[in-house]
Amino acid sequence: MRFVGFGKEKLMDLFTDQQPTVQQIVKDAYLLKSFALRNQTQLLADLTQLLEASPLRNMVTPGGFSMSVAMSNCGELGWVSDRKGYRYATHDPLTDKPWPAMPNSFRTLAQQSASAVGYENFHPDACLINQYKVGARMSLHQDKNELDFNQPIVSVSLGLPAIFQFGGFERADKTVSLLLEHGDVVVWGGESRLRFHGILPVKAGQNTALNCRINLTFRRAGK
Ligand code: MD3
Ligand code: FE
Repeated sequence: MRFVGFGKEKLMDLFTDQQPTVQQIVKDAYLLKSFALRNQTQLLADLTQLLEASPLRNMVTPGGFSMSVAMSNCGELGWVSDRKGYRYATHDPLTDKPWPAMPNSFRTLAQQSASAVGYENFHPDACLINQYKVGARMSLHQDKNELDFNQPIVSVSLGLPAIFQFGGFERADKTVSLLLEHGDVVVWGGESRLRFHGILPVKAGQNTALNCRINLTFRRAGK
């Protein structure tokens, strides 16, 4: 066990002795357990730095509701939502500046995760950063704002655990639950790419000084 700082928060104890494993969840979807633990210090340092340039904020849905998940982005393209709709944008609407560059630690983890399960040419141009404070959730949806659904999605979970739900290809299809813990990576490719999915309300937890859940979602959004 070693101690890792997160920004100006208090030190936290994180277990770094778990060994990474790969398991298939459904066809074309893989859980890479503990895959992000090895570089967590660098990931969290890079995350802290880029959030200073483009802070987390609660975006508004086209319907006018404030999302319970706070978001930011890095990379060439960032996912945004406002009264006009959901889309990818080159600039942060909060600062009118380009999104911060994708840190090498982020890009390398995403590419190594994708290639570990057979997606060799993943070049993400977008990384959405989702922050779930206790109680935040993401209701069942599909990711359809990207141009090429043949590209996989890589998701990295940090901090508090959460129950991820994935369903079928129609909203009413039954869902299966999966616990995502600190350091877990999921790769969604092939036919799993268009499955409905969501996150149940995050519960308060002990044993971490990151008193929230952070999810990094890597995508190829543009051409
Ligand atoms: C399964 N985020 O930002 S990441 C999202 O944990 C989103 O913050 C969740 O869904 C989160 O859109 C889940 C894992 C994920 C991402 C995309 C998927 C799972 C997926 C696309 C298809 C199927
Ligand atoms: Fe999604």
